[in-house]
Amino acid sequence: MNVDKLMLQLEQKHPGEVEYLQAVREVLESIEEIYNQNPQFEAAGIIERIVEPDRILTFKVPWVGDDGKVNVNLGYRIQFNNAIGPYKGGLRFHPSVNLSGLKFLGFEQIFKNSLTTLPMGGGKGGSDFDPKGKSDAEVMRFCQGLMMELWKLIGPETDVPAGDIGVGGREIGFLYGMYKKLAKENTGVLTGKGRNWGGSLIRPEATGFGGIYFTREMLATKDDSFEGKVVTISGFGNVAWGAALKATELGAKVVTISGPDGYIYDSEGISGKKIEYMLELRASNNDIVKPYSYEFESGQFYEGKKPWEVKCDIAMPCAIQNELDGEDAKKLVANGVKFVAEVSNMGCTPEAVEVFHSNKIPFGPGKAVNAGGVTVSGLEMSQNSMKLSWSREEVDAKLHSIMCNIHEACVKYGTEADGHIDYVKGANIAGFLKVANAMLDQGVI
Ligand code: 2IT
Repeated sequence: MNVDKLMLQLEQKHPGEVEYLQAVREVLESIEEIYNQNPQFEAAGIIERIVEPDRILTFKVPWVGDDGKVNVNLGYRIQFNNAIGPYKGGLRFHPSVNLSGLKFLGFEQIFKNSLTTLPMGGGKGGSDFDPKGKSDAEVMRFCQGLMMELWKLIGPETDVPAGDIGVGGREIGFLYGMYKKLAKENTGVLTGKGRNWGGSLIRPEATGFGGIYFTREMLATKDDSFEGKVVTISGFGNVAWGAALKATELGAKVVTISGPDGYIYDSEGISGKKIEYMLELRASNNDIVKPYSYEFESGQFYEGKKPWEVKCDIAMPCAIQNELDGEDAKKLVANGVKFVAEVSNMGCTPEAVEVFHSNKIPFGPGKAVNAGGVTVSGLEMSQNSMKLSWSREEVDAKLHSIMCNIHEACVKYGTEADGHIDYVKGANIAGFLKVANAMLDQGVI
């Protein structure tokens, strides 16, 4: 394989799909060496096959607003790779959703799901529907409209969607209700379900908790811990909430959260009822963090700014792709950041990753750090198959042990001669090898 040649071909085939091309390049650069040492991969065209989704479904979702007006959004599901299990991955509802964004997320999901050690392939979907300012009834009608198309493609052994940005418990409920009506069955076709109808304990916390468990392992490689550390977090949704909760429990001080409107700096730390307040902020459907500064005196609001200008020991992007760029990375390094763990998917730009890499700052990439979410989705599927429900402790223990295993895998494939761990390389190689070998076993299909 020649990365530049392959990328040129892909750029010609998929012009303008910036995020997708960015995600592919990162993986190809990481695996190039090991790929070329194993000629059986080249002979089976593994790379040419793995970079293209198995199929993409695009459809329109017309729905009627509370004002009686007709709206039309686009719905998508990308079934990327099912070599190691049913397609699995979230649905994102956000006005920025387009094919390139979902292809990057679906591609990342293949390797992330492989890292979890559970049998899950990679998929992603969603819509450009903007939940901001919508009523519950509008969200319900939209979800029902989306499922009218989506149900034809998915199934508990075929493709199992879940939540992502803009899709939480409420949306999964509406989607599940419509699937059940159409398919005439109660199955584990979606994860992130409510506790009383097949959901797993710890799923809402899983991405944030898993991110902290992974970062704790990163810290341990330097004989360090969360105790007394200052942590900056971006976002204020489900992922940021779980991360803030667990980081605080482990003795860290979380000083920022952020939204599209700016960031909050709370010098006293975002803990206790302030973390609970994040759930209220999110449920308000307004997509802003400014109200935190009215609610808590210690919270200062910085309009239009990102939290990466705040001095911290550990930075954890928890919002959206490319939210931390090269300039932000330089500010963090200048302010003495010791660890960076990406909890959002591809939260850092390649320039930012390069800044961390060249300064030997341990950097955990999203596909390893945030794998806890899909891990507990996988555990939800296991419980659904067994028609059993595990205790909070049982799920948490499994999540914890899987996150430690993912960290181990990164160390195995990413440790450099001087002892520095290149987590990007480690995660990409470990995730890739399992899928590539499964593809080899199963022939050209
Ligand atoms: O990006 C992700 O891993 C998710 N949004 C969770 C996917 C899932 O199937 O739980």
